[in-house]
Amino acid sequence: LGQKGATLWFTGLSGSGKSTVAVALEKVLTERGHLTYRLDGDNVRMGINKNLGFSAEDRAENIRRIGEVAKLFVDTGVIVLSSFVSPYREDRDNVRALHEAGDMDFIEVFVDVPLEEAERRDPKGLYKKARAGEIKNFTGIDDPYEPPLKPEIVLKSQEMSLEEEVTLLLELLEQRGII
Ligand code: GGZ
Repeated sequence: LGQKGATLWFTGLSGSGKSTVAVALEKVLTERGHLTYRLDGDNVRMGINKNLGFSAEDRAENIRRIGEVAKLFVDTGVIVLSSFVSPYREDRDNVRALHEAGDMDFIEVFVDVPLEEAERRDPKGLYKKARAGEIKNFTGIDDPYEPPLKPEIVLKSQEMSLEEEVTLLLELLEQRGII
């Protein structure tokens, strides 16, 4: 395959733009001939994790399984783009430790927007429902988001264009010798 694989772990609030960046990066990597795989709620929470909800325990298990799946992909040389809210620091750190124990690259990408901005975007109307009490334990409203302390990269998606974000990520992958 000629590439060593890595996990890019996008974390941030619902509506922060994690998936948008992951999709845009995937497109460029694919055009350049790199094998990638995108993990997100649409393929994971509907499939392997469809028995999990949003309690702290279920989120931890969600992230644990995703981390294990990501590791399997990296093992075969794939660049994994994983986008989940992953609000708890401990859960993300466990995935990092899992990768590092296997000498695999784990790149934590903090997609950082203020809650007010995510709530203003509210693409699926979920914040509105959470404010109305129709959804419980919604991250940022009545469940915490613990920002990364040492992410490899921070993308302030409110202040940067999508193109700039993709460029920064490509530079980081080049520096790391992943592409
Ligand atoms: C946060 C929730 C919740 C609650 C449903 N809290 O914008 P979205 O819709 O597509 O992203 C959110 C997604 C979060 O799933 P994850 O698997 O990424 O979460 S975690 O990493 O915490 O396990 C949102 C929707 O599912 N959603 N209920 N209570 N987001």
